[in-house]
Amino acid sequence: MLGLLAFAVQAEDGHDLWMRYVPIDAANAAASRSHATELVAADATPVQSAARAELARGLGGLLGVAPAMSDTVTRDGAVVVGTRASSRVIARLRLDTRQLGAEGYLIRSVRVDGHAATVIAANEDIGALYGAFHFLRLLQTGQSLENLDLREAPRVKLRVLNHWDNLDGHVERGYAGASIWDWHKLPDWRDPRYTDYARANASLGINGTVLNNVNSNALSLTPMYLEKTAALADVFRPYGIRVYLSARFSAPIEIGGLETADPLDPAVRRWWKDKADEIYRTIPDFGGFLVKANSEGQPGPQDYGRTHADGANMLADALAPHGGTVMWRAFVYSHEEPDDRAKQAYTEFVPHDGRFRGNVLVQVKNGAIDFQPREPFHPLFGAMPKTPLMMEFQITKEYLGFATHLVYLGPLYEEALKADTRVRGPGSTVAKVIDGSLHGDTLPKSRTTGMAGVANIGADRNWSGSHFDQANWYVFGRMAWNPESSARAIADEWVRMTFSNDAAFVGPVVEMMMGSREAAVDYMTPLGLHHLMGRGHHYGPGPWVEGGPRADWTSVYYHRASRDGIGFDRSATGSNAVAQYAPAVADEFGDVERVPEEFLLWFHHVPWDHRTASGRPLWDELVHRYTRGVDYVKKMRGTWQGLESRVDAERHAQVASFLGIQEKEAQWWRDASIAYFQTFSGRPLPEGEAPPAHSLEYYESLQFPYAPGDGK
Ligand code: GCW
Repeated sequence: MLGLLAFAVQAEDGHDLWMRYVPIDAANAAASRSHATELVAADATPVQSAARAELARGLGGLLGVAPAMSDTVTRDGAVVVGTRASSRVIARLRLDTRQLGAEGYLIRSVRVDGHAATVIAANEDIGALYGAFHFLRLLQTGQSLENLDLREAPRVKLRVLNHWDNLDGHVERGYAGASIWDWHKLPDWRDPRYTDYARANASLGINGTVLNNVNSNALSLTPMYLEKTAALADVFRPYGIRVYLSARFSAPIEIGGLETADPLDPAVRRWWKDKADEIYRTIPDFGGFLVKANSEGQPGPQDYGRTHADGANMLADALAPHGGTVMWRAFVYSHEEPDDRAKQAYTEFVPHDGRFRGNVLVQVKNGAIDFQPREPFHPLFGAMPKTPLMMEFQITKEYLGFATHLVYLGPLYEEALKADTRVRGPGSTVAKVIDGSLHGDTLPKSRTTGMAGVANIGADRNWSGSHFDQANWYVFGRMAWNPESSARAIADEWVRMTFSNDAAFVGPVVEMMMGSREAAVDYMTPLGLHHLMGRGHHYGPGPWVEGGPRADWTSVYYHRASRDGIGFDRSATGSNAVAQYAPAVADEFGDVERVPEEFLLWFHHVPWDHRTASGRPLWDELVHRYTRGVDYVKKMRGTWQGLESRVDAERHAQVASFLGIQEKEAQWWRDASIAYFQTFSGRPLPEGEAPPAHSLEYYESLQFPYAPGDGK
């Protein structure tokens, strides 16, 4: 009977994300119930109601009994949530909340009128909501509620998702089905999913969302669509989330009837000012614009001989009276430019340092090429001391196996944020660039800070296309709140909240997640290789991709394999991209003897018999790593198989099936890459290495006309 009960878990389809609120184990529940007997929470504002409802729902679900609602503390075990303004109890406690800002909170065990209580206190309602989610997380992850004394405040101000969603419902680089925004039925139909989306984001502290693709459509700025956007903003507001829109630079022409979009033209400037006024009449707390300009064919200021600063500042001036922000992307590489693509963003942006308005953030991808499985940190970080730079990570796995591969991105984000730019000596990490602390003395006083993640959310029942991809949304949000947090600790809490607190499950699953990104690097792009995927759709291996509209959209441009060796020489003897880094970093990256091996072929072209750290010649090391990646996936399958009794059947089965797909595709990446590169190395496979299953011609012949997420 007991056994039956233990396994009678509800059917799980992943829809509840990390907010399942299923009963915690009996021993913990007994102890925790005594700390959640009654809930003292106001509901005079929408944000207060959201916090109160979340706590009631969460505590009821986790502990099996809903706490009594009360206006004041009447018994031991009360949970008091709110601000000095919303709660008389909190006002009386005289807590020091000075360091918490508008979004921070504290959680503390206190005594109120002789009763033991837990207080979740903040300066603003939104801080209290974040604190409520934190309190629930303590329960969800099996932590004690005794003697609590926690303080949290976000280190980054704008923590936003970027949806690459088109108005027709297609999601560029989306692998979780169609867009969740049902534009056609908005503004009238407010799908309950929008509320759950807001809850999930608020639980992580995400406070902004850009609803439409950076390859944008000017129609998003027309009155009809603004009304739809306003409806979403209404749903999100109680959760502290502002909406932003990607603005098409040529909108004044396309929907404004003007002849030009020149940012210095008075009529154009007027048009944007009027547009901003109109937007704020419809959405008073509108966040601002995200812009992809003069990049991959998008219109921009350079079409009129103007600069990125001219373009960004025009929009900034239009938004400034309303408190809006411009997030101007640095993902640029020009059509004419013959220079190394890795250098172009730096070349275009650094001369404009200090020339952007105070409400502009320059949004920089973590690496200089494009969200590859591994890239060295972008040389712009640290190089624009007078301009706030915002991080752009990709959550959706465009280059990391789409929805099926289990690749936890926490280690990738952590590696990028911990990278040391050395611009102000050791410890000048990218995280400190992002949170503004590295250049506190040179940045504009009015500056803001930000981190963006390209969302992996779609209409799929499980939101993200796979159960484990939810972890990538989760870790992005947690790292945006605190860029110095640990990927492993976050994986641990996510596993507990999403699956189970069973130590025999948590340990192996966290372990498996932590190595999964390195495995993908191994079976896709080891040793600093990059941009080797299939053309256009980016699915599967395509190291042979060459020709077509532009060299820097091919693979051969990046790997440069020939009889004499492989790799892109970005040292002083090559493109000299290394010179864009601080001298200490440039010296290291530029020296083939000192460059970290994971970036060897990113920065150097080396012969096939180049001796690697393991002692193996380069060719052998390459093959070794491809195989090691495949082996890791096999190991993950085994681990997961062994956990069958510790997780619900529904999710277990899907993860198991996806791991099977991942193994097949990892093998495909390995085999196709080895078959291709062997035509240059001319070397035999090392002892014990299996030859590719098929011929190179076979791999090259594979076509995927309907692979999901394509740009077109
Ligand atoms: O990674 C590339 C993608 C494009 C994307 C572009 C960008 C939105 O392949 O689909 O376009 O980056 O970041 O602008």
